[in-house]
Amino acid sequence: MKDVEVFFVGRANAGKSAVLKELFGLKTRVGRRPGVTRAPVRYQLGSFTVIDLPGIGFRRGLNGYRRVLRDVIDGERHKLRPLSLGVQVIDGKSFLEITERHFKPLDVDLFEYLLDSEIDPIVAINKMDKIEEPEASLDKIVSLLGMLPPYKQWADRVVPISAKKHDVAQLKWLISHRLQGMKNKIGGG
Ligand SMILES: Nc1nc2c(ncn2[C@@H]2O[C@H](COP(=O)(O)OP(=O)(O)OP(=O)(O)O)[C@@H](O)[C@H]2O)c(=O)[nH]1
Ligand SMILES: [Mg+2]
Repeated sequence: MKDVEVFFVGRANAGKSAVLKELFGLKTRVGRRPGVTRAPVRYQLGSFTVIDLPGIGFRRGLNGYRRVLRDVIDGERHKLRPLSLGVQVIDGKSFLEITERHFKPLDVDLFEYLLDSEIDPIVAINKMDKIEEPEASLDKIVSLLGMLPPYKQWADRVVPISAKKHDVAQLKWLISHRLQGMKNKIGGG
């Protein structure tokens, strides 16, 4: 499974680097302001590589971000595409706040872009520690992403987490489950 890459995408400040730190004990750079991760950072983890990507929305809209993603997604599309797993990290709290102001969060466009690129991303709804009504909020978030609520029926794709509370076990399980599925698909065992 040497060539499997797991890349982490999402809006700036969603907590991608913090989630990677929690998941794998990596020394990623985490910061309070958006724009901390400026270029893709790769970490080799034995049988696979994880990639911490810069955030969308910091100096780059989706158009600019596509260029960043193209290297990661399309670069592999031709030779190694089935070995690429995407994890979209969403700041659940900020997603809901943007929605309350009647704007469409960039996360929705990014999610659609990933689906169009034939990436079936794992969607990690982060910062759940800041959300008061988790069940109702998660149902709202999935429906805005174009999935039918209740969110629980999307358990193979959508997972609530909190990097701050070290609550990422379910995400870790889902990633390894997907990786196992990919391994079986390529006949690796
Ligand atoms: N309350 C709360 N804060 C979090 C959580 N996860 C991350 N944060 C905070 O969110 C801020 C941004 O975290 P980063 O990991 O740097 O975010 P990022 O998505 O990598 O940001 P960019 O590199 O700029 O794209 C930091 O202040 C983190 O401590 C969480 O689960 N709950
Ligand atoms: Mg980062």
